[in-house]
This record gives sequence, structure tokens and C-alpha cells, in this order.
Amino acid sequence: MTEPTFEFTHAITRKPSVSIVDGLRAADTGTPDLTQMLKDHTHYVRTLRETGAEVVELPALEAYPDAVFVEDTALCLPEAAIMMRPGAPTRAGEVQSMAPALRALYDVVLEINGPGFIEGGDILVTAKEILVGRSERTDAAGVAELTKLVAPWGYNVREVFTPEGVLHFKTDCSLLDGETILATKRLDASGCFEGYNVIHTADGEEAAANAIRYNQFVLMATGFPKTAKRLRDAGFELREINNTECAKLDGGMSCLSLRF
Ligand code: CIR
Repeated sequence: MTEPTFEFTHAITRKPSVSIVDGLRAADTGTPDLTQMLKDHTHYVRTLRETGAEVVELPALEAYPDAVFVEDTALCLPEAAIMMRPGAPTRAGEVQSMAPALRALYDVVLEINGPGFIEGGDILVTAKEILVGRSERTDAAGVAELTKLVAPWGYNVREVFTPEGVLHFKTDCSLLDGETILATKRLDASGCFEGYNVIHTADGEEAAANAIRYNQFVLMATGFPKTAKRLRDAGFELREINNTECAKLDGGMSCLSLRF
């Protein structure tokens, strides 16, 4: 039986653009270096392909500095793709630029029409439900519209909350398998993962929480040895990828792809 939450045949990515230096960020920790980011992006795409999946690499979009973070533009389920409605005004136009790629691969493409907002980074699909974290980018109306759109397929959407000062729900957690979640202690403390197996990021390594399970691999950012050991000890096969440049823009492993 396939596990639709982490066994995938496709991914969509987008190359970073020269305008990446203007990407949104909560704090200035330095200008992202495009050459390094391109190198890391190539490594990321190659790693996804290593699993046998087909990876579509869309061209850079100069008009949208954050467009490399494709995850925020759509939710990809086995039954349909749902185009999001980003809460960041500078990112709204990215959705229509993603639409043709989704229509080429999906028979059913739906859309969040508003008035609410929702970004893919706030959505974690597990084996039993879809968790959506309200955040600065995702509001109650956005969650409500998604809930209605996915109900016909029997999905249960549960609204949860992204900790104050954290960009997206998945900034602080990732799915490792249908029932196992990697999370920061601060997010787990909210009680949102009751009933799941939770592996915590090590203290001081909170930025390791944004990882992805993609087929046989867990892709995580390099530089978090204690968390990496915890994952290896739990039996996961890791692929570590440099994330220093995306991290300057609050981005990580999940943000860089749509997976289905
Ligand atoms: C933003 O602020 O929208 C981008 N600089 C980072 C987006 C990260 N995306 C994600 O976590 N899914």
C-alpha cells in the first residue's frame, strides 16, 4: 500500500531568481548569495530525483522574489491540487504563475477564492487529518474555505496555531511518516500533536524542524547534528542539504517544493 503523505511520484520546484535578495524576511541576517542558493537548489532537486520521482523545475520568476518557495502556492493532495491565497501581498501573483504546471499534472485544480488567506507552509497533511496552523499568513476564513473544498474526499481539517513569531506552522514541524512528526518543543507544547509520535528537535536546533519526508529519504538542513542523530537513531535515512541562504529568508526544505 502506498503512503500518500510521503510516497510521491512528482515534485514541482522553481529556480531562485536574481531578485531573491529582495525576498521577505522577519529579521536581517545577511543578503542571500544566489550562487550558493543555486548550488543548494540543484542538490535538493537531485536528491528528490534520486528517489525515482519526476521533478519539474520551473524557471526563475524575477517579478516575485520569494517564488522559489513554491510550497506556499498550493496544496497537492492525491485527488486534487488546491491553489492557495497567500497572506503576503507581494506573493499573491505567484499562484497564477504556478497554475499551468498544476493543470498539466492534475485533472482537478481548485482554488481558494477568499476573502480568507492561507499559505501552504501552514499545512501539514498526516495519515489521519490535515493540520492547518493559523499564522500571520493564514487566517480562520482561509482555513474554513479549505475545509469545505477538501470535505468531499473525506479529509478532516483541524485548525491549530503557529507559535507567535514563527512564520509558518511547518517552520516548526515536519511529517516523518504517517504518524510521526518532527517538531520543536515550543510547538509540541501547544498540544497540537496529541496521539502522534513526536521527535523533538534538539535544544538550539529549532531550525532543523522544517524537513521533508520524500519517499525513502528525510531531507533536512545541514548543521543540526544532534537532531540528525535522533532521526538516524529512529531509523530514518537522511539527506542533508545546505540551507544557509534560504534560511536568511525564513525558508527551508519544505518550502522549496510541491510534492505529490
Ligand atoms: C516568505 O516570507 O514568504 C518567504 N521569505 C519564506 C517562505 C517560506 N515558505 C515556507 O515555509 N513554506
